[in-house]
Amino acid sequence: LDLPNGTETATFGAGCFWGPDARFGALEGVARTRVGYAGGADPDPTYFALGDHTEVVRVAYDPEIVSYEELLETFRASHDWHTDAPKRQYRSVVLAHDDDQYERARRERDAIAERTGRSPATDVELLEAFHAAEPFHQKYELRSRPIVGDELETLYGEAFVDSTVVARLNGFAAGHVDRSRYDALLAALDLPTPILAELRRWR
Ligand code: MHO
Repeated sequence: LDLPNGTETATFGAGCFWGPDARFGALEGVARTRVGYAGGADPDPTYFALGDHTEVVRVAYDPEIVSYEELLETFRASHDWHTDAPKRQYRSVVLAHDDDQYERARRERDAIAERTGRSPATDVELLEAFHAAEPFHQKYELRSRPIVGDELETLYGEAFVDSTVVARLNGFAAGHVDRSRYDALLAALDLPTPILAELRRWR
């Protein structure tokens, strides 16, 4: 799936990646989400052999609709950023894609410390490599919904993981999309009636 010119990417580690995948997927302006492993040096991490990596979500977004600072707010809302994570797998980390993101993430971390009087456990680093996680971790909240997850996966096939609609539905499965936007989203979808009926039951 091609993304329009001007699309930017951002990567965040905020605990188990299933939750942030859904939160970011629910945001207007986010075109795509993908969970993976990053922030370490191991060349070939997998879920059961993570090495020194951390669970992260990578987000493709339109900066005209949602700013990097707004993504940072969602990042904060996704996890407990003032407690050290029990394992490096779940550490709080902003992995900047360039110097500009790096500076902005550092500023946001200083600002939130100042505002709340709590010191963030968040690391801010430059992203080196992103390793996509296994398919069963992608859009996990949606996948775990009986019927709908399977049907949508079959319907979308290869496009499932990268689809914007699937990202929103994943957000909704976790309760993050408001009802008015959900109705509009469903109305715009050309899905088989039984799936639509099931999706409507979630409201
Ligand atoms: N406690 C969760 C963590 C999964 S997350 C992908 C579980 O294993 O069910 O790290």
